[in-house]
Amino acid sequence: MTIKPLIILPDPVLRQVSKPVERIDAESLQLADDMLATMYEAQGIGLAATQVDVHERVLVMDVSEERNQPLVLVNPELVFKSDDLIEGEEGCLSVPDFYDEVERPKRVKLRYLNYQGEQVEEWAEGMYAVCIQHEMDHLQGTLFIDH
Ligand code: GNR
Ligand code: NI
Repeated sequence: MTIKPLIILPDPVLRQVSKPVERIDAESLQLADDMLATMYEAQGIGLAATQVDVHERVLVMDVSEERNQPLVLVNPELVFKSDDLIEGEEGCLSVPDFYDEVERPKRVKLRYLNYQGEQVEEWAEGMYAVCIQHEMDHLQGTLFIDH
């Protein structure tokens, strides 16, 4: 596992739109492992491939208190967003020392491929829902400060 340098604002690389992963191979798994190591090192709860200058639809997250529940999400899609919104304070590893309130759908349903390449469909709420939306924005070149 390799800790990768994080891309920081105002690097225009953060504005690139990522492409879907065509198949999960050894290289994708290596990327996911490196992203997890980078996320844990930086003490983040999530990381998008964009933030390590890879423009493929790969996210990693761990929203657990104990930091022992790594998640890998490949080609994530939001298939439902609730009408009710929730406001929470966000930060971003690519926007150091800046925090602000962002309003987002409170509950979302997502579909993605996991580390094993299986399709998963699940509901998210709370910090998990906030984080997935924040990370999926990165894949479109959007930052929380844009909201
Ligand atoms: O570590 C992170 N914390 C966080 C807090 C509130 C809302 C979103 C986040 S994601 C952020 C890590 C990061 O920048 N991921 O892209
Ligand atoms: Ni971020």
